Amino acid sequence: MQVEKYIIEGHNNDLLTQHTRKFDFVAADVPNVKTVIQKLRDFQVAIPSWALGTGGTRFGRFSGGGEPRSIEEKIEDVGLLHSLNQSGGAISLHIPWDVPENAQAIKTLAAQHGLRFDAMNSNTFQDQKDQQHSYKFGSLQHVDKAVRKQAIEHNIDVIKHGVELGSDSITVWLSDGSCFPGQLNFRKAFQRTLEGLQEIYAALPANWKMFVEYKAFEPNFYSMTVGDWGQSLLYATKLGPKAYTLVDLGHHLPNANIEQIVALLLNEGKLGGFHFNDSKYGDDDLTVGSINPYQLFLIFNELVEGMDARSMNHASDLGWMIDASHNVKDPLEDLLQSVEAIKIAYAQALLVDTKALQQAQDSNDVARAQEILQQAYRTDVRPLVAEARLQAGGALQPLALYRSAKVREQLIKDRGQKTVATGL
Ligand code: LRH
Ligand code: MN
Repeated sequence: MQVEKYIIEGHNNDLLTQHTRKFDFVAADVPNVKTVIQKLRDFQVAIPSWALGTGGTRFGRFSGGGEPRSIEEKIEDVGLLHSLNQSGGAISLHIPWDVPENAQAIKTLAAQHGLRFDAMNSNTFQDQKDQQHSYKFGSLQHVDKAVRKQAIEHNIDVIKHGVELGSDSITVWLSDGSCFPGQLNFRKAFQRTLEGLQEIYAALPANWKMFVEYKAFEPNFYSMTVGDWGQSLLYATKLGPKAYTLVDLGHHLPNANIEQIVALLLNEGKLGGFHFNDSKYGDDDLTVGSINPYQLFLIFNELVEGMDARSMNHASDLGWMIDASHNVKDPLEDLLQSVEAIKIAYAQALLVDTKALQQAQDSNDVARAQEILQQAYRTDVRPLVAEARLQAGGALQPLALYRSAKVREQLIKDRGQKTVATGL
């Protein structure tokens, strides 16, 4: 299913007058508006291959129909999103949920949709039917060397798939940990996990990165062997220059100051990337910016300030990925909203008067500092984000066009009501 270019142009023509009025209004107060628009155009967010179908919980899963049945159909869906918002030019695969049988054909298909392959994801948190050893008691932390060896070989296999597809990074998230005090020797679990990661690190091609993703709890509920940013930083530092930490917004304990964690990891040069989502309680994997958009803005404020302090390229020096699960919404609509929320937070952060903020901080003018931040946060930057999309050939209002073009209805016609996508 494609939304043809003339359909997008027709949609934009209908909305152009209203858009131009709104854009001119906000742009009048943005001195470097051309730079801001270019940065927004360059900022691409990778779409997770495992979030293109309806997600569920242990209590139930309610499929919405027309879900992708293969990696090819997943690439088509990510390509469709990208044609609408020109902001999701990459797909992040999860192995073995999405094994590219014919890598060259998959690479060509993705390129036809303007897509590249972002970080590959390994999976040692489920037992595959033909698997010799179970990961019930962990993978790299496991007391049994044979289980650790199996997990290391799987990650090296995932790197091989990534090399064939032109990816240049792997995200290692370990569900390893314990559910009860006494179950695990923390020191030995850390040491075994480090040795396993070192064997995987040794298999990385020269230009590759390894992202060590931490998580406070679930599926283990007493300890996680990569449980917080400090533990992830410890691993990444001991592993070497190609290893970084990965911040999944939903993987923190309640009220964690994620923007401070981001600032410090960036300052260490050990922040590798993000799994964007939102949450109110645990790893809820909700739409980005749907629960705590101010926190997302504060995170981007630290990112822009910290990346500029290190002269980093905003678009390419960190991994920008979504990791969400859609239990009650159309997965594609949810992803369009998540990408929009990310671009809005980035645009707001680009509007922060950093010089004035520095002066307020240097003179302990707390109220002034707050006002400077909230001036940016309370600026309606949506016309700037829309203008960047328009200039890139996307739709002024992607979600509205997705609906008016009856995309989901067509997908259900093409694929059926009962199709189930691989993933969570
Ligand atoms: C773990 C996680 C990890 C993925 C999985 C789908 O909670 O965030 O990034 O492998 O979700
Ligand atoms: Mn994640």
